[in-house]
Amino acid sequence: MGYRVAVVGATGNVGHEMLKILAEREFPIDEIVALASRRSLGTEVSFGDKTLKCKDLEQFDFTGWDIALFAIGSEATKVYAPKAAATGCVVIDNSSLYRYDPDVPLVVPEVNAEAVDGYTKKNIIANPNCSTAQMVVALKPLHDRARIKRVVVSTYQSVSGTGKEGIDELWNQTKGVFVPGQEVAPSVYPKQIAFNVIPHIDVFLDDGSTKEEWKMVAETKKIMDPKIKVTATCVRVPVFVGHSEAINIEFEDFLAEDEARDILREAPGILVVDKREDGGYVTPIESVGEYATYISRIRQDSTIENGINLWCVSDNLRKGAALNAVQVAEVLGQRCLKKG
Ligand code: 11C
Repeated sequence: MGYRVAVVGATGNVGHEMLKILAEREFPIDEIVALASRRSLGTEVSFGDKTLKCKDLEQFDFTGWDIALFAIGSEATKVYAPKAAATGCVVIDNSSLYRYDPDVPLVVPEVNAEAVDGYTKKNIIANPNCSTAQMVVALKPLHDRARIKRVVVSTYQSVSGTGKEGIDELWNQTKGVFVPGQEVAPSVYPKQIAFNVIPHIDVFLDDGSTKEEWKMVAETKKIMDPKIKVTATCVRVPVFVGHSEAINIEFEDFLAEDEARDILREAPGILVVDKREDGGYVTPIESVGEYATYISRIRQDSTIENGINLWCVSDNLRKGAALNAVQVAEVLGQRCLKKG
């Protein structure tokens, strides 16, 4: 016996990936429904070898449905997630709306799967920001061994993090650079993204950091350990899919680079590709469509007593969003709902 599962926001990039991953991983499903806004009513989306016609989220009654994977903006989530949760359906939400709510678990299964049990307070579980998800997968096994004191991270985030508008702007601006008369002025991003990098993701905060940077700090603390200090610089780069991160980690105890590499090789969700030669590392394009968080360039930071540097790459639409949500649903099924 399986679950009745709703995918909310089924026509978006993350919604598509959710449907694909549910099918790929053979999540135990008795019935599935694709939901979207009224303007997408009837739009067809793929689920394995089947085609689903999107239903209207506004009219949908979640009564009797077990799990709803939400991949819509915070504003719409605010309206529909509590509605779904009130019927007894467990919402796994990819927006940032509930992440910092103490009554809502924020879960990355490789790191804090057991936190799923706390879903009962609101019937909602939050999925972290994409840049946090891949980072904590990398940090957790190292923290377990040598206790992390401080993390300095710089991100190189793809335009799919912004959604379809970001992908279109990079595509059209890139073409426009080569075709006279078809230049495209920045509209989604504050500056040109084609052939450029922009050190600004999400809104600015009073202390000069951005909300994206703040999310990495707050979410790492909630998921892993409130004592870990994180400082982040988040940068948008002209890459379609795949976020990359240069991570510097300071530990309480000494950790040799070889041991760090061995620990990461054994850790769930991670693939280490770390040869000290041309191409002996992973780039974002190679992470597209994959489940793994890839770790490369593992090396001692000799400027501090107990430091390691590494390079971390993952598909932001998968581990950073849809895959994590499906993994959370799997854990929920195994630990709590026990149907499948
Ligand atoms: C980006 N990380 O790359 C963002 C997208 O809080 O879920 C996801 C934003 C979020 O732009």
